[in-house]
Amino acid sequence: MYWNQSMECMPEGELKKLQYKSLKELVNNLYSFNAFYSQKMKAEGVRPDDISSLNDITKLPFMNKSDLRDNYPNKMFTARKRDVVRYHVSSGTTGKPTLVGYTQNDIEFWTESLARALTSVGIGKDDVMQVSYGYGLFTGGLGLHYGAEKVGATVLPAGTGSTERQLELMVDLDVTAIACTPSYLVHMGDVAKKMGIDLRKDTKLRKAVLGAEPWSESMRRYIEDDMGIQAYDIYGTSEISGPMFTDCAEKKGVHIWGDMMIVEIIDPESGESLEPGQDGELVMTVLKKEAMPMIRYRIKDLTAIIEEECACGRTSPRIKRITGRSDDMLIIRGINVFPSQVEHTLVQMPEVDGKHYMIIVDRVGALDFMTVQVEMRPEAFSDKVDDMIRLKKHISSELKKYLNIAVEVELVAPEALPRFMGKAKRVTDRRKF
Ligand code: DLL
Repeated sequence: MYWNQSMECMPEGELKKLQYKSLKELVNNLYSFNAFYSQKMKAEGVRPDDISSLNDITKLPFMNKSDLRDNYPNKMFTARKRDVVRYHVSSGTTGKPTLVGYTQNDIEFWTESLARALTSVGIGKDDVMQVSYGYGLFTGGLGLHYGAEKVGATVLPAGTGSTERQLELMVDLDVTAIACTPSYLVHMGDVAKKMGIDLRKDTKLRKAVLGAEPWSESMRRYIEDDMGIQAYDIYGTSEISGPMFTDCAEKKGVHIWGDMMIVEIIDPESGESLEPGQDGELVMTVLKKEAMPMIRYRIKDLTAIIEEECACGRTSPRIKRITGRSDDMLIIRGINVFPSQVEHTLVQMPEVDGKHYMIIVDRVGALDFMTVQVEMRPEAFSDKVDDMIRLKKHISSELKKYLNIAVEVELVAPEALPRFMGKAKRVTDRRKF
């Protein structure tokens, strides 16, 4: 079943022509009408006329998350303010957020992308879909919500948390499909067991659309074999809109809609383009966004383009499961966290020596936990346990304000943490994906 067969199954030659036409239009517009992009292109010595084939995309400059941060809030917007109908916000590297804006057409494109994706995994009118991604500034909840409504599913906008209530509703409302992070689904499975709910017998839940964090084929096997739920991978980032692409029923890589995006894989060190099949860093050009287009956005996720045709008949490019990132961003319970955000918060606190800290990430059951160890300043030390507990709580709540996740704080003695000669290695990630 296809949602938009002519686009999803367009012959390769035709798709390339369409991509070239869209790219040409995009570059012309941005060069002529947007100060940020025209400056960037001029700095690289590229003019719109230099783009005379699809391969010439490699002449265009890359964009990075830092471009969004430096142009916060909306200097990169290309639509009039009155045409922007929505904002989403995600974390930046220094605690300063990055803002993404959408026109009505942008929301429709995003929704169309998810309608194709959900249809490709067999979700439609007969489904009741529980959306257990965060609603609000994060793109997961609202993105999936609009996509699921578009294909005619009944949406249960559950959001995150209140797991027992979510499970009760899942049973009562005959939920057949869920969208959430893989770790949250596994956690739900554990809570269900404690509540005496057998997901196979007591619910109709049979499909899950899982992403926003890295996960593995062995996790897929566990969810499918032990929980009895077909598990599909969903991928996206806020900068390109949000969740947009899934694997199809074949489960052999995520389909990226070629009429909406141009996908490249580059060597993370040299920035050189790599061939299909070679592992590298994902770069995307968003062809159809009005409020905030993206040219050659370095997403920093590591993957490869799959060369073989997919048995589902879709001709759109496919990428392998994301294997990691080329930068230091951590994803904890679906939330992006940069170690630099931790540092930024700690360095401002007089009680601790925030330059010396370590981050430990663990997985307990299905959920991620983050612990920050930080060296105290001798003058802040007190032998009263209550004072120390209060200080830990204070640091933890300051970190939560910046990171949006709960953090356990461990106070250690001055000079107790390692010092680094070369590149500091402050993160110990003990999770197994
Ligand atoms: O996580 C959008 C999303 C929401 C995707 C719901 C899927 C489902 P950001 O918060 O901007 O957006 O984080 C994007 O999350 O660059 C990857 O590193 C990681 N990520 C997202 N999906 C996957 C996945 C949303 N399926 C960052 N596998 C991306 C591995 C993923 N990593």
